[in-house]
Amino acid sequence: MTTATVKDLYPTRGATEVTVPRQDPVVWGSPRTPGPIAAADLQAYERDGFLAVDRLIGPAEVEIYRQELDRLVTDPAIRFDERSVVEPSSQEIRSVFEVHRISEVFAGLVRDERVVGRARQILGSDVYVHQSRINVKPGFGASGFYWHSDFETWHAEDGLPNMRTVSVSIALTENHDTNGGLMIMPGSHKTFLGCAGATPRDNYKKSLQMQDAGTPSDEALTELAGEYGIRLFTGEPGSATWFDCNCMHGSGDNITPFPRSNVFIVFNSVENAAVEPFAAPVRRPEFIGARDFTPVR
Ligand SMILES: O=C(O)CCC(=O)C(=O)O
Ligand SMILES: [Fe+2]
Repeated sequence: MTTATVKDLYPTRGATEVTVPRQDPVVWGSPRTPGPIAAADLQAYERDGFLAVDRLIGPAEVEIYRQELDRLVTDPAIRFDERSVVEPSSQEIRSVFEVHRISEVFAGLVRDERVVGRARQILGSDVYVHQSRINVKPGFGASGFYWHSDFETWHAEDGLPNMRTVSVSIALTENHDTNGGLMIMPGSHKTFLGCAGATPRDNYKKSLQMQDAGTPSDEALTELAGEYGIRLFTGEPGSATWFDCNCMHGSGDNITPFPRSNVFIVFNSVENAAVEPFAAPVRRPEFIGARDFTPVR
């Protein structure tokens, strides 16, 4: 089996919470690799673990993506698709996974050089999509995402061996400072926090609505926030936040009337393809953790 040959650099879901220094580079490409990210921005990304890009997508194009999101969340077939997650309280759609497979419009966004070109530049190789999703966050009570490192889950439950993965969150509605925008602890990506507690079978079904396994302790979060602070990302539709897979991040509830809808695309290096889960009894479904490693062209 593949797992036997892949060393577990980041132990997690054991008896106690543990911290391990990051064992991997943040920027895998050489500083001279050409690409859309300026050298100074790439350096800042290495240091902070994120890069905000205003107007990655212009207003007319954003409108196309926003309409596609509206179409998806109002399509009854999508609501009953296993790739949709609904809010437990309101039964409204919270997330739709694998939007780049469900929708030709979002497939085009993934292939867009402004998007995939930046991912290749950061990861220093060809990339494939490990996960894509829209997070809808409608107004009047959509719940937030508790603090987590995505890599902790992708390592434990999907079998990604190394930290060679980057996410982009593109705003499709305005992200105000009040409607549940993304928060990141800058610099937190340089430390891996292994969480306490074994992964239950089918953990993903619950964790997509509310996290449990893979949740950092209050003590660890207090320490990280004290050391790194917390940055909130705001921006008009079309603005993007690139963030490293090991950033400590989350977002609050949205009790405003203004929806905060974003599309998330997770690019993984083809040289870091998923093996067996490092700390879970079974693999998650492929619409959450891809097993098709075909590079985006
Ligand atoms: O949509 C958000 O505010 C955060 C989402 C997130 O962290 C995730 O989907 O992993
Ligand atoms: Fe996340």
